[in-house]
Amino acid sequence: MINEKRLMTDLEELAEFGRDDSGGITRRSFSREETSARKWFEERLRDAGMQTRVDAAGNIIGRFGKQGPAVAGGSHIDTIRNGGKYDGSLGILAALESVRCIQERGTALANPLEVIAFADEEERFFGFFGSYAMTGVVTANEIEEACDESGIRLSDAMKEYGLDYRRVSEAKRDRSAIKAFVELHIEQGPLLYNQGVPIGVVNGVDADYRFGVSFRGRRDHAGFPMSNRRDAFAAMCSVVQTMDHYRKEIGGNNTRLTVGDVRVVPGIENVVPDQAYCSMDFRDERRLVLQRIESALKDTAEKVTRQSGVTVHVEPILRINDVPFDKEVCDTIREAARDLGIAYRDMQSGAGHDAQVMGQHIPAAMIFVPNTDGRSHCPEEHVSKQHIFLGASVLCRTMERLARA
Ligand code: HGY
Ligand code: MN
Ligand code: MN
Repeated sequence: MINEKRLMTDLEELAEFGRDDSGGITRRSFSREETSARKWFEERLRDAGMQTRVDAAGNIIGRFGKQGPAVAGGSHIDTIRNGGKYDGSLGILAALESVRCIQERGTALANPLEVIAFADEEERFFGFFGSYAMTGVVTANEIEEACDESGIRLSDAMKEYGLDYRRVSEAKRDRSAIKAFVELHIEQGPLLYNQGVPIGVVNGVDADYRFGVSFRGRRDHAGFPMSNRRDAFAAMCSVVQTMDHYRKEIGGNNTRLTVGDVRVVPGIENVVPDQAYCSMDFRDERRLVLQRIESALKDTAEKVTRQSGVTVHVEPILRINDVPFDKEVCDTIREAARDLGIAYRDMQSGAGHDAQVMGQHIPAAMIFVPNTDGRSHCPEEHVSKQHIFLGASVLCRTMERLARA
């Protein structure tokens, strides 16, 4: 049985690393706060009788058992700025608790168990950095180019943490090294919460295409005539509005657009801005929709450049395709829930996850639990104790079923 008290204590302790003034968690990848959390987590893995190592990308891997393809559980240890205390944390701590629990039950295992805490899932530098590196698709050149918003280089942050970015390819693991990867996560949407269903069996994750759009116009006095301005912010509004139109036209209501990062220069009330920047994050189950939206964005940028005298530049930030999860691993999750008499429903994930990256190479799937009002990526993020317990129990049973002799 999952030890609820032990798991809750772990969640509370981990939430102390990076707790910020507004009650949220700011534990960004390779920061001082995250480094302390990593040390704490490695100790918890060792306390649970696991051998630990940190791979060349900074992923923490705890292992219990003999040779052979591992049954792995986990998620990420970093958070966004001012995030919640369950996104990522629940997945790594429930996987740790599952390993303790399976040991205590004395289940005979055919496969070793692993707990993986992935590095930089939340895109301080890269987005899904640890899982991309583990699947062998990150190059040293890409790391050289990766910076956070204040210009700090990923290569330097890795160095400070004791990693040499040039060795990143050593983080790659063969398909045969992992039998299955299962990630427990909060839903980050309202479906399970509104329907009162405790477990989501995630059949796949939506595609996510992100762009940085930069605008360069001309700085003028606020008294300057409207007709002759080259206003970077006005051009940005026009692009955002046009893209919201294309979002509906190409994808429909289910396609989502988030403009989450907006900057205007010089940012003075009586100056026409000459520079602007916005991010655009598009999500849909169908990558084809996002590919068509990307073309529409490029065409729109060209058109606005021609018509407004403001130069619009589109830079892709992330292109991660929709991933269907492994049928057998999903079946095992359903069997685990049935074993325990816990209600579940199948669903799709609108949020991105390391399992989505891992799932392109190895059998993977996810278990969701409801979070209050579906709120996430904010300090209000909350999960009931009961749902934490049910989610961890299903994860434990799933890992046990996949690994047992
Ligand atoms: O943005 C995402 O979907 C994830 O939380 N990184
Ligand atoms: Mn997140
Ligand atoms: Mn997450």
